[in-house]
Amino acid sequence: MSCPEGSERLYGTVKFPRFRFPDQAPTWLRHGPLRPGAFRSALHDERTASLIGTALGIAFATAFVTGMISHELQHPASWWPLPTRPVWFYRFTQGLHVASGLASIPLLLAKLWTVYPRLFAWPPLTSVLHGLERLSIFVLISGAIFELVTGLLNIVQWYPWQFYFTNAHYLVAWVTFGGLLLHVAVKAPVIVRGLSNKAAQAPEAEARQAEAEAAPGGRRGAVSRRAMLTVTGVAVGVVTVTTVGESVTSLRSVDLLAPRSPTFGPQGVPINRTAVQAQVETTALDPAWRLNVTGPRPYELSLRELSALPQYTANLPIACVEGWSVNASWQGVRVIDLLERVGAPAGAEVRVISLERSGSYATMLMPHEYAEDPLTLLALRLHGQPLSLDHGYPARIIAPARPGVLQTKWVSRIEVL
Ligand SMILES: Nc1nc2c(c(=O)[nH]1)N[C@H]1C(S)=C(S)[C@@H](COP(=O)(O)O)O[C@H]1N2
Ligand SMILES: [Mo]
Repeated sequence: MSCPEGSERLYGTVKFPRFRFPDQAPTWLRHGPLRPGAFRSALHDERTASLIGTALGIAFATAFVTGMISHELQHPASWWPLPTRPVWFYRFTQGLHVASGLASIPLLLAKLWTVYPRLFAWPPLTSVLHGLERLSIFVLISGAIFELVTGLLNIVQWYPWQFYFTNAHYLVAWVTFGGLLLHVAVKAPVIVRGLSNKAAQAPEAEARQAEAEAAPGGRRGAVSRRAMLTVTGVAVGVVTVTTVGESVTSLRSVDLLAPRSPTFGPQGVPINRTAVQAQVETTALDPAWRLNVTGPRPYELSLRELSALPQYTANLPIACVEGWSVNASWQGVRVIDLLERVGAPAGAEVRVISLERSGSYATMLMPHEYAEDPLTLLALRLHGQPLSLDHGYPARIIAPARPGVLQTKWVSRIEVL
């Protein structure tokens, strides 16, 4: 079959029109980044782009998968199994989510530096297909920047925007990941070439480097690819080591750049929202506080009555979506015991209601996997002491492998659904 001039064939029958541009940019445009041969350093070649791109792709894929896990655990679809073991499951996936996102920041900067000369490539458009490819890269880059900026600002709890972070971060993740898959598919041959041929490219790169240095205005001793990769690697290492201590507790002494220290807070556990911020300090300290449990045989219990029920200890982490986490020892009443007492049917789902009047964490749905787990407690004590007011006094939920946002504090009511 012949391919008519002026079109490009793809998928058998679809024809994409080609655009005609002169072979060279007009003279008035051939300046600065648009002059031919403006970018000759090895820092912009296929091998550098492929190496950094691969690292970035792995970091992004990790952030995507762990982000989807986080979303699923926070907004469970009924058909998806909810893991309650290992108890540190969410602590691990969310720590990894934030760490891979942070590591992506220096990697993305390095990658953009490597490929930005392509913005000035001539001709700007060769075909509709080429236009679509450039558009997909635009979507990918914008999405990646959006995800990293919103994620970073979220872990420092700064919200200079109107939209709801969780939804926006989730939706843009899909778009960005779609763009990434498309990009990898389109660039597969370039990536394979860039990652293999090390030996074949080395002399060529050296020759180009020598040529670049010899060219008029060329600089001697320009940065080598190895130096750039080393600097990028060191930047990733520094970002990781100075932040990962907020979840890897043994590294907490070096978490200089992390928003949280995992052991800084009352009873050695951080606080996200205090009782004052949640406007519960009066109701939580009121001696008339009762836990209300509704179901077939509703009842209420004072704090003293709750403390007289069989008490259990659970060593479970608080793992915040923002990436900090810490293990703690909680004591209190098993939720399953409270449910049996109210006559709840097996496999019941429950709603937990806080003294907090408004906001997303005032009520929480607890699927049966957690409600029936012997480690899920209505905790009254933390590390052997009564819960501090900020940790949810008089009673708070702690369940295995659940996001921190669902570990409801200042509980007032448990409803069997
Ligand atoms: N009622 C209520 N419970 C809440 C919150 C809240 O704002 N209100 N914050 C949640 C979040 S985001 C986290 S990470 C954990 C933190 O628990 P801690 O303050 O005891 O460490 O509590 C959760 N429980
Ligand atoms: Mo949180």
